[in-house]
Amino acid sequence: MCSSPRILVTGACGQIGSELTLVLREKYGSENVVATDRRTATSPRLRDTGPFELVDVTRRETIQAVVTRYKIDTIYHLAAILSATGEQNPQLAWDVNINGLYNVLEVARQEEVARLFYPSSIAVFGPETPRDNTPQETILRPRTMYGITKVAGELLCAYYARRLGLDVRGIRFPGIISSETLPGGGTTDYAVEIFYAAVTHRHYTCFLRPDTVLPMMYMPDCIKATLDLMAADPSRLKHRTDFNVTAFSVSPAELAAEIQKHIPDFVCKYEPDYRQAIADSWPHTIDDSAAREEWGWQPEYDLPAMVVDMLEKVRAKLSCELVC
Ligand code: AKB
Repeated sequence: MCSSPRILVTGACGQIGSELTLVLREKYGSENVVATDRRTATSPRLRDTGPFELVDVTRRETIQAVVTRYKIDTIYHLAAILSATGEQNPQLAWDVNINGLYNVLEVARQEEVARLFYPSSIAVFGPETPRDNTPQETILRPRTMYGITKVAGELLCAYYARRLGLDVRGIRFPGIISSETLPGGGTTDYAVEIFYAAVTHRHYTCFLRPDTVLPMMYMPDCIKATLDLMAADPSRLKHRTDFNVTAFSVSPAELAAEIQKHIPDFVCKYEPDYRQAIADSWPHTIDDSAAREEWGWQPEYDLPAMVVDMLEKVRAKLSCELVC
């Protein structure tokens, strides 16, 4: 790919898509990055900075039409149902995460798309996986439908890479913390909600126990990891679709304490619900040495730096919403 890639982003209105799309447009030119989602974009930044098309990944013809029309050669396939929604509607999770992925892969194969990004998750791990410093190569026996679809997705992507020559690359993301678009239906969503609640009400009721340590990452690092892996020299990649990555691990109580350093009267209470069982099946900390060795992965934000930046961004966003 010598000229600028022609990119399609599925799930562009979601937590990662809404930010990654803008960075890709900045990097490769607005006209070269087609944002797609099954609902119309409400964010003017997403809608007005480049092409936007309606695509429902469970309907293959909608993907096919956009790939053909825009001569797409690179896909970032972000459309997915996350862990908590997946437990409430496992049929939908299977349909979107497996049938949707299969549709994207088949269109990519038929239209000779060169490269595809696939976000996997720490949800591929399960209660039998070592929870501390979880290795790259380990037991993958998730108990959630979301985790099952992510393990199958990794394997399906690896099949298309090995058998059919599609250059698929994927990352097992931890919980992603960000300010632009609220996540929806995940178990790690508390780590975003807590900031909005702290700034607006000085109070948050967390749906996980205070001591539930999970791996996390701030959005700028999520975008950096995605771009770095997609730009990596393929001859250095021993893995393909399943890189462990992490930035820091934190529990709700530790995150609340870090926020209290900036908002001393912030109070966090705990009322664990069905999402606790999901979190209890996931790792505490992750070994991401393969990503570090094979494509130079290195996060920039630790917990304190993320909290400072998040509070600044959330305050700016909320005051703009009040004024604008
Ligand atoms: C979720 O909580 O479901 C996601 C994930 C860790 O993949 N954020």
